Amino acid sequence: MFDGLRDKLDEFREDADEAVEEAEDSEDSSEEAVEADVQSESADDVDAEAAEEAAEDAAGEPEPDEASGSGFAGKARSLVGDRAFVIDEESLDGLLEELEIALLSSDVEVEVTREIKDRVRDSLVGEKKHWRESKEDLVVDALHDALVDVLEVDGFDFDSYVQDAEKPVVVVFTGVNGVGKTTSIAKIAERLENQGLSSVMANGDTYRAGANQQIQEHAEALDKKVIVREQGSDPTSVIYDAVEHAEANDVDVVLGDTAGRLHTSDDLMKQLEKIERVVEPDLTLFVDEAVAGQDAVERAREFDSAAEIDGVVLTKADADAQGGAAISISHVTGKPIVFLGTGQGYSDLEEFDAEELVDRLLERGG
Ligand SMILES: Nc1nc2c(ncn2[C@@H]2O[C@H](COP(=O)(O)OP(=O)(O)OP(=O)(O)O)[C@@H](O)[C@H]2O)c(=O)[nH]1
Ligand SMILES: [Mg+2]
Repeated sequence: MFDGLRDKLDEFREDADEAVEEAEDSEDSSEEAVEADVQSESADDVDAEAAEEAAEDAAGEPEPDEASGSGFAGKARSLVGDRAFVIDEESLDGLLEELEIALLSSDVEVEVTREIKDRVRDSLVGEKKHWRESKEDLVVDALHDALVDVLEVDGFDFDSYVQDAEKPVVVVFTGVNGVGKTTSIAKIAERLENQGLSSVMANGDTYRAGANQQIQEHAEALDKKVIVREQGSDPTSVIYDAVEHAEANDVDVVLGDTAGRLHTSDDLMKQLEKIERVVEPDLTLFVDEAVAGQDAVERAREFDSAAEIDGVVLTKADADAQGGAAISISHVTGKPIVFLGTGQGYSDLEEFDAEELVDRLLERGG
């Protein structure tokens, strides 16, 4: 999963490690003054800004870059424990450019790439203290925090939401053709079962021939009830029937499938709006495939405007080397990734965890 992106980030990290030097090695006497000053203070009240001023005083003249008003003192300084590290501005710019290329070529959205770059830069540029074990941690942590920051949006935890909500919980799945909506519904039915929750599937895909049979096969394999109607029926009423079935039979969750549609198809998008209006689902999950990259991000935006989405299921992550959609989609849409689909089996569904994904991306040694 996301191997290409992981390799690129690994290269970036190695180059970054090389570019970070311990301040002692620097010929700039002011750097030594910073270090001396830092060492003389206790860990709690070291103030990097004051340290820098002291460094200027010690050097007897202002830093050239500060005089030019760039606000960037020529070197990015970071403190690791009681040692100071620097990256010169040119190296840092080169590194950030390398990071930018790594992200963009992995199909990370432009705005999200900029955000990650800015955060890494802010984190590595001097006025900050990093109480880290090693200089390697300095770069990894900067990148780690930047990635987690863009991946985490305010959201909800699916499992606890469903456990705590009034029953039946109605979940509707939307998205373009063939991305894995029906398969994800089957996987989620299995997951709910494992958590002691019953579910009924509803085939709101009354559009595609063969859709009934497909979902019925899943239902049979999982021993689940499924509500279907003949092709061409109103999908809203199929899902509505399933809600009534759930209410009458104390079923915990209704999983409403919908036909795949292009966001450019007005009629079908109106149909989705109708489902939202009439059924009023508790959750609408947008499903798309990780391999679609920036297209998935764009489609999430479009679907959200027709039938507001609460979260994203990103399928086929197992087949995606780039990771661009996974990195970008939450930051762009403001909606959390709820699950990652990681294969064709019923158990190939992972609850999404930003920290875990980033740790995986930054795993050492590929
Ligand atoms: N490798 C992999 N394949 C998946 C995953 N999820 C779904 N698929 C496969 O993707 C194909 C399409 O899945 P469906 O569930 O039929 O997709 P859909 O969105 O319901 O398609 P339509 O109903 O035609 O819009 C199937 O062959 C699935 O087995 C996944 O996480 N990983
Ligand atoms: Mg389907």
